[in-house]
Amino acid sequence: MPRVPGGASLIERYAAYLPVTDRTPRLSLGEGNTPLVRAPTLERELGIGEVWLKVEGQNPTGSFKDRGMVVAVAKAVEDGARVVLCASTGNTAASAAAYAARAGISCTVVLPAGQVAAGKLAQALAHGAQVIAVRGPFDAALAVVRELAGQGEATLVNSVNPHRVEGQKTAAFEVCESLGDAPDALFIPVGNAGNITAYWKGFNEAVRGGLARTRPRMYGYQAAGAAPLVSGKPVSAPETVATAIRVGNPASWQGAVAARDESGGAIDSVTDEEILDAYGFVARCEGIFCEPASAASIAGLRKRARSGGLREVRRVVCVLTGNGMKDPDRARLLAGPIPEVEATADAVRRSFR
Ligand code: AN7
Repeated sequence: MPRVPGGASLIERYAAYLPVTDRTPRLSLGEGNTPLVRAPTLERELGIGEVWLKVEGQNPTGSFKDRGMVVAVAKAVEDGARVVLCASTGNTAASAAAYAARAGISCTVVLPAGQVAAGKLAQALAHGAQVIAVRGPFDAALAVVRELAGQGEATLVNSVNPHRVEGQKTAAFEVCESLGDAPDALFIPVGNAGNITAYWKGFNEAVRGGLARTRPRMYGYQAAGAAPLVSGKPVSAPETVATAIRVGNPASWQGAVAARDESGGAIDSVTDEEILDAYGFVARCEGIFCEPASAASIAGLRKRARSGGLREVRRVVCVLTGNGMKDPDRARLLAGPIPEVEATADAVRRSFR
């Protein structure tokens, strides 16, 4: 697999595998090349040989979305677009806003009112996007932007834009490069299902490109209150603390089902309690702060391992899709109040836990 090494941009590193031409701008904020970190505490807890965490929160805007967004925005610019548009539970908006700013074009984001984590909203605003909240879930926002884009008002950069999936598949390439092959199983949160679709495409191309010999079983996890792919029918009022994956009717439904079936994997749900437990665990025991939605992959790994569903599995990768700092309110809420005392050693010592 030909590849430009080092700190080069994602578009340059993987140009041979992306829909880029000589005219595609080499847009970059330093996306990709994220760490694959071993998780020894999880390995001990679950009795699995190797557990690795793909820390996608280390991307420039703090989520995996940057991989697909850099390609989608570069292609939009190549095609002469002046405005990009998306619906978002937050991370897509933050990423679109940043890459549009970088490219010198405008960005409009449509969000589900009251359901976007504070950090993500701050990013979209800071990068100068036009931010509009609609009364309804993500699915309603997506329907609105599809209609607007259909009327030619802007280039849609949700993952229904195929350039998004192309960029996102590079995460699978990196996993194969780091491990020397694909893992036995990949655990990944599922919302609108673009990412699981992209990873599966990436793993298939990695085999064709000689980067891997095998493909992983794909295990996708939805939140129990927003699990249409598990029940097999859309959810009209999705509900979960993991607001990033609060999606009732995933746009890439078929891609997720294909990834599951072709890989011999599964799509299952985890409760909010299991998500928050995994979120706290990976922060306290592995030193990695991810956002609640990302912890659905860890919660899913634990659920499957504990039910005996991973006996043949030696090496797994969990995708941690977004940075914990995206949702500071959740961490604060779970931790409770901070003791405030006189500024003396005695007073501080007395309040030690
Ligand atoms: C942290 O930002 O859909 O299954 O609008 O932010 O590809 O949708 C975010 C999704 C997982 C699910 N983890 O990925 C959006 C948006 C985090 C996310 C997902 C999202 P998909």
